[in-house]
Amino acid sequence: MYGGMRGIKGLVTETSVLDPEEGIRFRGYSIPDCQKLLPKAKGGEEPLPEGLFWLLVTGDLPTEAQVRALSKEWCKRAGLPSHVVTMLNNFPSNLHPMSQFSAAITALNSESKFAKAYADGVHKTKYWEVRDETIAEYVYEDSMDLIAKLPVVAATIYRNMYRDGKGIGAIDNSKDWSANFTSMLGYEGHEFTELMRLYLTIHSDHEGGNVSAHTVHLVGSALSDPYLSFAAGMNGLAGPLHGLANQEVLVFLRKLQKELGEETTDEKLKEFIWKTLKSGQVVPGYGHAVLRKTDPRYVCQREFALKHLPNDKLFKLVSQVFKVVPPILLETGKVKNPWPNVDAHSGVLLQYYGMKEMNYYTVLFGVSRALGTLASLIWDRALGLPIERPKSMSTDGLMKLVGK
Ligand code: AMX
Repeated sequence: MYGGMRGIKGLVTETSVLDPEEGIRFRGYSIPDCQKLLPKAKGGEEPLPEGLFWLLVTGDLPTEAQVRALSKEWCKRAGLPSHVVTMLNNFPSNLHPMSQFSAAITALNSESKFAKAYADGVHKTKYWEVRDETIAEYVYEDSMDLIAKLPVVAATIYRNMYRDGKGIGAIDNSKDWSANFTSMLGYEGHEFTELMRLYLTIHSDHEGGNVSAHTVHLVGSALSDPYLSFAAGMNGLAGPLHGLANQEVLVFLRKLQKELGEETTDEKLKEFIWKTLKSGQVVPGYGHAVLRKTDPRYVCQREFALKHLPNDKLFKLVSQVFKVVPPILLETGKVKNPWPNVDAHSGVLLQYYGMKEMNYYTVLFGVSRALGTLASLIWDRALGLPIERPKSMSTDGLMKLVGK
């Protein structure tokens, strides 16, 4: 209760389960399974996130035709209301991209079919005890709309902050979700699009207790619509111990390069890591609340790097850090998992393809996280799960309970 409820089982989440030793399985499928079994784009080798969403919602592997239909469906739903575009275009350039992202998602709730249906009057005696299919359907429609709109919101933020702000171009309904996203961001290369397909697939879901997934579930349990629930989750993802760690890793690597040069010895690297720890800071990208082995999401990004950018200097540094950090964290005697997590690797891949704006990285994580958290939210409402309200105790009450 004082330790962040670590290990306490209190949630049911169907979409994925995290094994401490093996890592994530989406509806029973590991990341290598998904890479093998989910449909790919024509000429592509990485799984399409559309297929993963299908799997998370239904529990079944989709066919190619089902995935293509989902890509088209999301193209159709991608438009933003003008007030959200105006709002995005008026944000000051010093407002963090995650704040812009979350605020825009909140404002998108003007489009919520669930909120409208609710306002039109579902009888209060029917909130919970009737398994009201209409509620689940509205949540499904809102979730589909929101997922479709997120790349447009995210790309608008990117163009406004780091490019000329002249707009993101039109959605092309012959392209998949990731390909449209990369071209809206202003990137055209096939390899970057492949990276985005992989990235958006593997960041989607990590069972139910992590900060972003739990928040979406909790806020949704108050019958806040999917836009409000997901925006709340994004505010949690923006924390440095959670999703913001991918930004922090790059800040850390750049600082390291500035102090030690682009190439350094293991000895100097060790000193730098100890200095970081002694100054009371964490090594970002390492450790996990549940995992006890190297994160398979790290491993598949490393494999992508070995295939496409084996000689990149920053990748080599990330590999050197991978060798040096775990024994040091073990030596501290308190870190339960000294191995790298997903965030230790994602930034170096993005940098290689020219996306150097590290403050933006968590927004990409957020676009992906919609797939898992909204798939779960659809099921929460389909099952008519009640408002979440665990009991808390005071220290005084606890002491009495244990007879002190
Ligand atoms: N560097 C330095 N110290 C670390 C550490 C790291 N990478 N990971 C854990 N520790 C420390 C903790 O701060 C804690 O110290 P304390 O007792 O002085 O407070 C001690 O080791 C025990 O912590 P733990 O039980 O191993 O981890 P946890 O479950 O409390 O926290 C996590 C997990 C991820 C917050 C932690 O490992 C961490 O801060 N890592 C760095 C940030 C990071 O990479 N976050 C991303 C996680 C993945 C994600 O959500 N995207």
